[in-house]
Order: sequence, then C-alpha cells, then structure tokens
Amino acid sequence: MKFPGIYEELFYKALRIRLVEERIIELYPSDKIQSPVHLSIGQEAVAVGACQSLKQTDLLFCSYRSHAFYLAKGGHLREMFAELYGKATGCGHGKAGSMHLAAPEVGLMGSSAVVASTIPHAVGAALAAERLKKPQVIVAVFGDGATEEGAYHESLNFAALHKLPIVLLCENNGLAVHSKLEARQAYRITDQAKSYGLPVAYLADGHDVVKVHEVFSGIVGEVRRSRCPHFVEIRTCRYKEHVGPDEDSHAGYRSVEELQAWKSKDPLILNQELVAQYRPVILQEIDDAVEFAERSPWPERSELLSDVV
Ligand SMILES: Cc1ncc(C[n+]2csc(CCOP(=O)(O)OP(=O)(O)O)c2C)c(N)n1
Ligand SMILES: [Mg+2]
Repeated sequence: MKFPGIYEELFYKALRIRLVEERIIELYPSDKIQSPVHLSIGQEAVAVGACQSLKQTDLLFCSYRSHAFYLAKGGHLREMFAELYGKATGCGHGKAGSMHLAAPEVGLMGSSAVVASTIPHAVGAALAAERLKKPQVIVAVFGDGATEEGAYHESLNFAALHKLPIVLLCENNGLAVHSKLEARQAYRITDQAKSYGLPVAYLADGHDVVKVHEVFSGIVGEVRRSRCPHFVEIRTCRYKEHVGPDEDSHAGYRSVEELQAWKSKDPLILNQELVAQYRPVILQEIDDAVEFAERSPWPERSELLSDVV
C-alpha cells in the first residue's frame, strides 16, 4: 500500500494492530483461541514506531505482550491467528500460543511468559552479532515490571561492559498486573540504567508514533554505527485488563480519569477520518487470516513433542 507520508504509514500499522486485537476480543468468548491473551491495545505506537527503523535481519526479543511487536516486525497475520487457535499452521505449530509468538524469518526471535527472561537472550544474540561481526542491531523489549528482575540487571551490566550492539527498550505502562510503578520502585528507570553507563532516552508520550519513530531511528542508527548499547524508556498505557479481553476499571487499581487522559490523546481514537479510510482493507486482511485459522488442521498427536526442547 502507498502512503502520502510517514504519519499515515505508521498510523495504518498501528490501526492494523488495534483491529487485530479487537477481533481477538470478539472471538475470545467462542473459546476458539486456545491461550491467554495479553493485549497491547493503547500501546501499539511503541511497537510500530520502534520497528519502523529496523531491518528484517535485526533481531527483536519481547515479552508475552507480543502481538504488537510480532506484527510490527513483519510476522504473518495468518500464522498468528492460526497460532492463537492452536492449529498446525501457526507460527509455533500450535504449541506456542499468544505468549510465545516467534517469527525468526523476520527477526522476531521469541517472546516469553517469564518476566524479563528474553532480555538475556537478546544480550546473548548481541554478543553473537559482535563476535561474528554481523552488522545487526538487537532489540530487547520489556515492561517496567521486568526492570525489577535480577536477569534485567545482569543483562544491562553485561551489555554495557562488553559494549554490545543492543537497544534496551522499556515499554513503561506504569503497571505490573495490578500493581502501580510508584508502589514498587525506589528508583527511576532511566537514572538506574544510566548507572551502568548506558546512554538513555525518555519519551513521555507513547501515542506520538512519529516521535517514537524519530527517536528510535536515531538510536538504532547510533547503535549500528558505534556497536554500543543504548537504553530507551517510553511511557504508554494499557487500556485492557492485564490478561484477557476485558476492561477492568471495576478492579480499582487505577482511576478511570487516568485511562481517559491517555485515550483523549490517542490518534487511533481521534483521527476517525483516517480510521474510516484504512479500516475496510485491514478488516479484509483480518477476515482472511481468521478464515485461514478456522480451516487449518490441528497438529497431529505424533507432533506433540516435536519442536519442544
Ligand atoms: C519471573 C516472573 N515473575 C512473575 C511473573 C508473574 N507476572 C506475569 S506478568 C507480570 C507483570 C510484569 O509487568 P511488566 O514487566 O511491566 O509488563 P506488562 O505486563 O505491564 O506489559 C508478572 C509479575 C512471571 N510471569 N514471571
Ligand atoms: Mg508494565
């Protein structure tokens, strides 16, 4: 598809992710989706803005909240829906589910339900890129909660000490399940990252997809050139419950006003003209992917242990 400018292109990509996840919400009560889902609705611009400047050969590792990064990095939509359905044609042959999406052919190397566990994997990939003299940039994506894990600190130290070509991207939605950041952390994430000697960037508005792209593209360019690690924190907001398809304002851990403040700045809500223009073609693609998942076969019983390490 041709776009008049970068804003429209990034808007289209973010809207595509939102509409995919809205379809997941519609499908969820049918129980056809076989795994828990951690939706990125509200956070799409972070994934889209970040992935825009990456090459297919650059490698990305993320958490269980992975739909947005899977799609933004170029993962196939048909294989994603088939995976959510547990079908043999899924990107994990029906065994991975929503929390473990991967598309190594486009550089989405893995996602994991275990908080912070893919950060050391990303650092290992960056070490390999360095040793093998591959011109790749590696990206580790993690939430604010992951910065409380030991594996995170060991990874930052190792990446900084060995000067590895990695971008550490903290997708800060201010929450770990129902626990707010202020109740958990005695440190500021970027200040703490600076203490390892990492250059850091901070973006307060994760809805500003063009800004995310500009900042991230500058950082990726710098890492590609210098082969040294960089850290970036982007503030964003998850609209839905931690896991599952529903709203959870009744749970009482955050205010409706707080959520509303983010929604009032959301281009995917505000720019209904562009939504109307792009929605029909995206919905067609989603219909096709869901139909593919529906008609795909289940994995054979004999495949139960294949691909399982
Ligand atoms: C090692 C580990 N500890 C605890 C959990 C339970 N858990 C699942 S998600 C989550 C919150 C993580 O928050 P954050 O890193 O900010 O990611 P977000 O869900 O906000 O995207 C926790 C504590 C887990 N899956 N793995
Ligand atoms: Mg979080």
